[in-house]
Formats: sequence, C-alpha cells, structure tokens
Amino acid sequence: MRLSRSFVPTLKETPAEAQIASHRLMLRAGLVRQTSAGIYAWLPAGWRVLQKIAQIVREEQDAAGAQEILMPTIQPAELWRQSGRYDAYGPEMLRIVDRHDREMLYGPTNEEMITEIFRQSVRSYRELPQNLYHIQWKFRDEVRPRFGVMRGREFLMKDAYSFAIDYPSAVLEYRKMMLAYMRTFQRMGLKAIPMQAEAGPIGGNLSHEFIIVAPTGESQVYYDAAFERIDPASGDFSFDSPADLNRFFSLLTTPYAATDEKHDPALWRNVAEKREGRGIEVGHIFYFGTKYSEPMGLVVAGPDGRPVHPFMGSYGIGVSRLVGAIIEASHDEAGIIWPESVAPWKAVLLNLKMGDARCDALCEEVYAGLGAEALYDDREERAGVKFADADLLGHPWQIIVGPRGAAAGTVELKRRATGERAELSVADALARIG
Ligand code: 5CA
Repeated sequence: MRLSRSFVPTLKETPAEAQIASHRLMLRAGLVRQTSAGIYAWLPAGWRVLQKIAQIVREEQDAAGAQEILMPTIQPAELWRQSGRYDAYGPEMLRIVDRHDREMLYGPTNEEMITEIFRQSVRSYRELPQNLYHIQWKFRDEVRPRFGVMRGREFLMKDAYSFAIDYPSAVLEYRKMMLAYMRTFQRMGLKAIPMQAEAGPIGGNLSHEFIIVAPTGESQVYYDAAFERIDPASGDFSFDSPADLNRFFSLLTTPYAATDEKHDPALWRNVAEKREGRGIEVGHIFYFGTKYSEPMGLVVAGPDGRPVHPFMGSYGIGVSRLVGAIIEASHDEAGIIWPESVAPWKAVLLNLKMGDARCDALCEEVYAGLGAEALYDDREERAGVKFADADLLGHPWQIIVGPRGAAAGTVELKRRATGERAELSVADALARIG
C-alpha cells in the first residue's frame, strides 16, 4: 500500500484522554478512533491487525476441531428469560425494543442462543460432542469503559460453545480449548498464564482465565516461572489424544499461579522461581454442565435411550482487547513493536527523497519485490517525520532508501524490535525479510 494514498492518520501529540500506552499508541498510530464512550471505529491499519488476530484465533479453533458459525448480534429477550439471566444480567445489558414492541437485546454473550440452535437441531448423543464458535461483536454497557479497546462497550470476541453427552467428554472439550488457547497466544508473541478463576455471571464450576503479564494489567498476578518453559506448539500434544490433553492440562495447572484475591503466601513460599506482575485477561473459559441445557429444555437421547441434558462449556477470547494487550506487552518510547504475525504490514519502505530519480526507481523495485505485506512511505514529508511514523506504527522491518545508498544500489534495513541496522543490496534485504 502507498502511504500517500492511504488513510493512516497519525498524531504527533499524545491524546489527553489516554491513560495507558496501548490506548495512546492506538490513537497516535491511527489504528482506531473513538466514536462514543467505549466504542471505536477501526481504521485501515487497526483493522488489518484485528483481522490477523482473528485469523490466528480461527486457525487454532479449527485445528482443535471447533467449527465456525456466525450468530447475530441482536437477540430476543425471550431466550434470556428461559435461562433466567434476563433480569440477573442487570444494566450491563443493552436492551432494545423493536417497532412491534418486542424486547430484544444486543448480545453480551451467546450461551442462550447457541443452546436454542442446538435445541432445534440435535436429537441424539451420536451427534455429540460438538464445539461451535463465532467471532462477533458484543456489547456490554460497562460502568467505566477505559483503556481504549481493552475495556470497551462494543468489542470483538471469539466465543465457542461445546456440547457433550457426559462429564468426561465435556472435560476433554475444555482441555482441547486450553491447548488451543496456549497455541493461539503463543503465535501472537504472548506468554499466557492460565489461572483458576471464579465463573461469575457465566456460571458453572470450572473456569480458567488466560492472563498475559504487562505493567498496566488490571490485576496483580503471581506465578511460577515454570509456565514460561511450557511449549504448547511442541508436537508432543495432539488434540486427538485424550492422554496428551490430560498431560497438557496437568502441566498448565500444577505450577503455582494466582491473582490477588487467590494469592496464598504460604503456597508461594514453595515456588522456586517466583514471578510477579500485573495481568491482562485475554481469554476466559468455563465449564458449566447443564446450567443452560436444563432450564432451556435441551435434551438428547443418551446411549441407553434416556433423555440427557448435554454438558456444556463456553470459551471466550477478547479479540479486540488483544490488540491493546499485545501493544502493552510490546512497545517502547517511540511506538509499537509488532510481532510479525499480527503486524499491519510486515515492512515499511521509506523513500527519504521523493522526486530523486534514483531513490524513486530503487523504491519501486523494492516495493514490487515486497508484495502485499508492505507499506511504501511515498509521502512528500521530511525524513524525520517518516522515521518517527515508522517507529510509531511498529512495522517489524524498515527499509530505508536515501540518495547515497540509491547511488550505490543499496538500502538500509532496520529491525524495529532490536534497532539493528545493516546496509544491504536489494536482494539481500528482501531475503532477510523473507
Ligand atoms: N461467554 C463467556 C465465554 S465465551 C464470556 O463471555 N466470557 S468473558 O466474559 O470472560 O469474556 C471473554 C473475553 O472477552 C474476556 O476474557 C476478555 O478478554 C474479553 N472481554 C470481556 N469484556 C470486555 C470488554 N468490555 N472489552 C474488551 N474485551 C472484553
């Protein structure tokens, strides 16, 4: 993409309303703009990041055997009356009345709706287990939306829902999601720590939060460094092997990890390598058995012909929150430092002297060689402005073309994460970027 024709409205000044680095940087780098309290428009660079994150989430859900669907944002109140949550959910739910005076709501989550879909369609234990997910906008009228997309009112969530005929097979679905989550966050350059959690308004009796450690996290966390050595991407764990899933689960749940409320200094004393920090919750999973299938009358015929209420779980990832969380985990004074897997563009090409025939020609050659994952800063701007915007936007690679190099047929390649620079031929620079 040519920056001169793109909508990437960067800001030099720090927006006064932004309290934390990710919020400031998302506004300054032109990723998002707020349109109402806690509601954001995603601009081209931000939208590219959001889609890349969603795609990683999608690939790992698919690998775990979950199937993608898309449920509506608007739901009938009636479904929530059946589960008993309509009144319980309180003022966080955005309630709407249509022209026929029917009560509707903008979904904060979809347990009721997916249970209704299953109730219409599934009859026998032979059709289970199933896990269905979607990536869809949610609305929660948070009392205090803050920190930009980290605690928004409208936000993008991946939510998956599993159905099983009995407890052991429900637990396997839960453990598959744990493995999928660890792989998902690892691909985004994040170290996530699963922590036993309260189930809260989703309900149920088994629940884990996935926390990434960053200085601006909302809660204090304590954990054993053993987590940092777990490699979920190793070929040792297969979604098809219950033994692997159980072994992975025990690797994840044996080392000490706790949030402030649950922190036990007595247990902590026995941890060899202590780690402590602030945590951002990027995912939350729940097993809640028949909490929805029973009141909503979802039944299937069990192996012995008797009716059974399926055992359910739900599994959320904060897709839009992850954009902020990744920035919190990876930035410096100058701006964002994107992990390559989610960067809006893999490389930026800086033409330091637009209009100089050699610079322009060399840039066109490099730009053609880079393909679709490149942004070409072809604006009529000073070099200093281009350097600052490149660091702010956090592209993993910068290719800098100036008159001196252009005369010699070389470019400067800079790696954003380390600041390393090298003077290279075009071919070598392209090879290095890969
Ligand atoms: N139904 C369950 C699982 S699908 C559920 O809704 N879980 S949740 O409430 O924990 O939300 C899942 C994830 O969405 C959270 O872990 C968090 O990462 C993200 N999330 C929740 N509320 C917000 C919010 N206000 N803004 C941005 N992300 C949010």
